[in-house]
Amino acid sequence: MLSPADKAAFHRDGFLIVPDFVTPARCDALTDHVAGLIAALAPAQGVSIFTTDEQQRHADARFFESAGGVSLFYEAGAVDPDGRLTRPAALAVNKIGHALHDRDPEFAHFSRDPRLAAIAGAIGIEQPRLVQSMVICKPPGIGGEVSAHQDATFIRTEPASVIGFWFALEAAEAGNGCLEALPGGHRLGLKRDYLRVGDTTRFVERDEAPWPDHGWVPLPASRGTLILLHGLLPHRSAPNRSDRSRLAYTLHVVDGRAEYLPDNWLRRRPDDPFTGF
Ligand SMILES: O=C(O)CCC(=O)C(=O)O
Repeated sequence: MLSPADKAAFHRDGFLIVPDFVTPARCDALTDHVAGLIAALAPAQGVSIFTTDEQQRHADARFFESAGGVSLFYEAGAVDPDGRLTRPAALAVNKIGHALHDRDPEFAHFSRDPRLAAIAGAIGIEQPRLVQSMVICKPPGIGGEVSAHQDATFIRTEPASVIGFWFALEAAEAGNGCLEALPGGHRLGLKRDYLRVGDTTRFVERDEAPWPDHGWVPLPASRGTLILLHGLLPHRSAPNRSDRSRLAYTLHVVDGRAEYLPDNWLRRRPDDPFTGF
C-alpha cells in the first residue's frame, strides 16, 4: 500500500497525504449515513458541548461514556445559555465519538479496510489496536477551531505509539478549516499530557514553550483523501467561517506492544477491550 518513498515521506514529515483513498460513492454514502446518525441520536441525547478552547473545555459523564459508545457533541456557538440548540442539530454538531469503529456498523466496516491494516504494518505498528474514532463535522459558519496538539497527548501509551487516519469525506480547504501541520514537528518531543483525574481531566505540561509561529503548512484535502498522522505531529485546524461544511472521519490506532496507560481519559470496560483490524 505504501511505497518506500511514501514511508520515507511519512517518517520525514510526520504525515502522508494519500489522495483518492475513498471513492466518491463511499464518501457520499458515509455523508448520508452521518446525517442519519445525527437525526437518530439528537432527540435521544442531551446537549453536550465539545471545544478545544481550554477555558471552556470540560469532561462530563457523557464524554467519558463515549469511550465505548456513539455520542453527539455540539459546537459551543450552537447552544444557548439554557442549554438549548439554536439551530438544527445537523448544523450544530461539532463531533460524534468515540467508538464508531466498534459500535456503528458502517464505520466499523470502513475502519477495518485491509488497506489500513497494511499501512499500519508498513509504518511499524505490529499489534494494531483501534482505540478511538470520530466524525468531525466542522459545520458551515460555526465549525470550531481545533487548537494545536499532538494526538499522543490524548491517547497515551508508553512508548508513544498512536497514529491517526484522517479521511476527508468532503473537500477540506484553507477556506473551510482544513488540517494544518508542522512538518517534521513529530521530532520535537511530546509537549503535554491529558490525564484523567477522578471524574475530571487535566493537562500536565512537559514543555512550557509555545508552539512555533512559523512553519505551519495547510494540508488541503480533496474529497476521499486520507491523511496519515504520526502521533507526535503537531496539527490543528482553523474555524469554519465558510458556507461549506467540512466533514471528516478520524481513526486512532495504537500498538498493543506498548503499555496503554491507566490514566488515559479514554478507557473501555474490561469486558469491552480494544481490538485490531
Ligand atoms: O479534523 C480536524 O480538524 C482535527 C482532527 C484531529 O485533530 C485528529 O484527527 O487528530
